[in-house]
Amino acid sequence: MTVAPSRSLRSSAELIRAEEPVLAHNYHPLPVVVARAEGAWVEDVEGRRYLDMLAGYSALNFGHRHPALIEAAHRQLDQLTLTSRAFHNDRLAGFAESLARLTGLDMVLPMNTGAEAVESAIKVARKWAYDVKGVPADRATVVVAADNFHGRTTTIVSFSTDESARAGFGPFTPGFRVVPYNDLAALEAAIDETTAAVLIEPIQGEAGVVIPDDGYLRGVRELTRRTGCLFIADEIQSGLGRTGRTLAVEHEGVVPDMVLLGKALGGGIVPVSAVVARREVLQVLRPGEHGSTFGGNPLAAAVGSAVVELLETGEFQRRAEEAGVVLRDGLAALVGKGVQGFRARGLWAGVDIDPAIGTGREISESLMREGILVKDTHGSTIRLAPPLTITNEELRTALGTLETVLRTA
Ligand code: IF1
Repeated sequence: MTVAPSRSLRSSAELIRAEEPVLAHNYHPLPVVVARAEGAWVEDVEGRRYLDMLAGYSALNFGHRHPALIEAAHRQLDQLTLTSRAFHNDRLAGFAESLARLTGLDMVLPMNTGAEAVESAIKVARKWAYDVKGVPADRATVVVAADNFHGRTTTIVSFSTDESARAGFGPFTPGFRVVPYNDLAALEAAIDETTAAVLIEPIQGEAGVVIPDDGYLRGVRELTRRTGCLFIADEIQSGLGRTGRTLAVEHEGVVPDMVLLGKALGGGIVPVSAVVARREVLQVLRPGEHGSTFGGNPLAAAVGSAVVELLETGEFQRRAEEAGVVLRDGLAALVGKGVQGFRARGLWAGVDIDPAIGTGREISESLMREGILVKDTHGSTIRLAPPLTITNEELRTALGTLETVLRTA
């Protein structure tokens, strides 16, 4: 018996109203209620279709419900979904082996959300500093970049420079130093004998797709090696094909000591994140010192393995590179026509709209009315991060609509 797709009994407007008294107001979503999706397209409750140019902030690199990923999930759902790590399961070894191979590192710590991977990396780096580097107990420091975004836990917002992410959530976790992004001199000055690690995004996503000068990542690699601290690259948003490479650090030929992955690692189906690192680093963890109920569960491992398999061919990375040319050419044609500037790498762009035309939110709402879904970051900057499966024709449709919205605003 095939199960008919469940159709909402309430309209979009009724569902939006129904959320208000019962759902925490920690978001201000665009007024669209998605009910179905496939590939780069989503459909709202009333059947209106939109091109998804946000792709779950890069959690949907392979599009909505990629057939290979859905098939892997269905197969595992019919077999085994959770054991806890109190026992082994038959999916985890394969997932860890394939993920280590994909990233060129040795060991995997499987977690669930991006923030969990970041928190885990901070704990591992501190323990490595005490056990291997010889930093005195409870004195380890981690250097981070201003305008960072690494998640929303209390420790992570402790080193955020975004007041709206911090206000009202203190007291904060000590042991972090903040330096300007893309500034090697400031980074060197902040590193001392207590420094366990430098934690940075190879490209700063939430800051507006901020791409550092060529050589910055090589500089961070050389500096951390010379000073004996760990280079942790947060690739949760920049990784897994988004920038035209498996990892964004590959654009500078750099191999960090730890790589953090999330979002697209779960194929847009289940939360899957991981810390992937050199053996010397991850082997500081002993049984019982860290973990999570769902970390490394068989369903996550099965979907994660199918994601790695998609990336092993390199086709999605090549596609992001090729389609990125269409994206950049399209945006370049809009400079001076409402676009003040943009930053782009692969299929990822931060677009600065002329504030006189409107805020990022207003532009996002205008685009939504024209069937294009994007999300503003700060001020009048919008972020474009479509599924890597988007066609050139779909991309040109989105760019054409942006041009129309900017011209008629
Ligand atoms: C939301 C932002 C993007 C991340 C990097 C760790 C995490 C994220 C580089 C934490 C998560 C998400 C969070 C999501 C919106 C989105 C986001 F707007 F919040 F800042 F992408 F830029 N490192 N980013 O980008 O991963 O715990 O969320 O799985 O709504 O909060 P997470």
